[in-house]
Amino acid sequence: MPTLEAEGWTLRVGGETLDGGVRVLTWDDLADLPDVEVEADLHCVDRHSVTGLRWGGVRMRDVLALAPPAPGSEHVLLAAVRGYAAAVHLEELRHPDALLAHSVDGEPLSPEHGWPARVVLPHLYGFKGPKWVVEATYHREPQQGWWESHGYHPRGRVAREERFAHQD
Ligand SMILES: Nc1nc2c(c(=O)[nH]1)N[C@H]1C(S)=C(S)[C@@H](COP(=O)(O)O)O[C@H]1N2
Ligand SMILES: [Mo]
Repeated sequence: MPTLEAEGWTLRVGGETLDGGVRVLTWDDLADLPDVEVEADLHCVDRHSVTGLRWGGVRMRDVLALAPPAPGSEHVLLAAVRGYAAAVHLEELRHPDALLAHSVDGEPLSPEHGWPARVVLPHLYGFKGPKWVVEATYHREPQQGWWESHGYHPRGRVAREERFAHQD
C-alpha cells in the first residue's frame, strides 16, 4: 500500500492540453476551488458495494479547468502511483459529483483508501477512480487502464451495468 504525504503530492495534467503544456498542481494550487461534499455509494465491478459514503474534495471539472483539454481530446487516462490507471471519458469528469477527494465521512482519507487524493466518480464502477492519483492525461483516442486491458468496460456506468467490454 502506498503511503504518500500531502506535502510533495502533485497532480500532473498533460497530454493533449489546450495550450500544449503540462500543469503540475499541488493541493495549494487547488485551495481556492470550492470544497464540496458528495454522498455516494461505491460499487465495485466485482459486485460488492459500500453505501452512503460522504466524500469531500474539489470537483474534477474545476481541477481540469486549470489545464483544459484541446478540442477533440475527450479521453482521459487517470494514473496512480505504481502503475494503476483507469480510462474515462471526459464527460464523466465534468459530472458535478465527480471529485478529486481528500476525505471521506468527514475524516482525511486513510492511506489504504487513497491519501492524499483519489478520484471519485460515483456514477461509475469503482475501478474508474484511482486512489493515490498523480496524473491525468488527455487523449484523442480511447485509452486502456489496468481493468480496461483485462476486458472491463470502457465507460463503466453503474446505472447501465457496464461491467465488461464484450457487452457492447
Ligand atoms: N491506485 C489504485 N486505485 C484503485 C484501485 C487500485 O487497485 N489501485 N482499485 C479500484 C477499485 S477496483 C475499487 S472497487 C476501489 C476500491 O476502493 P477502496 O479500496 O477505498 O474500497 O478503488 C479503485 N481505485
Ligand atoms: Mo473494484
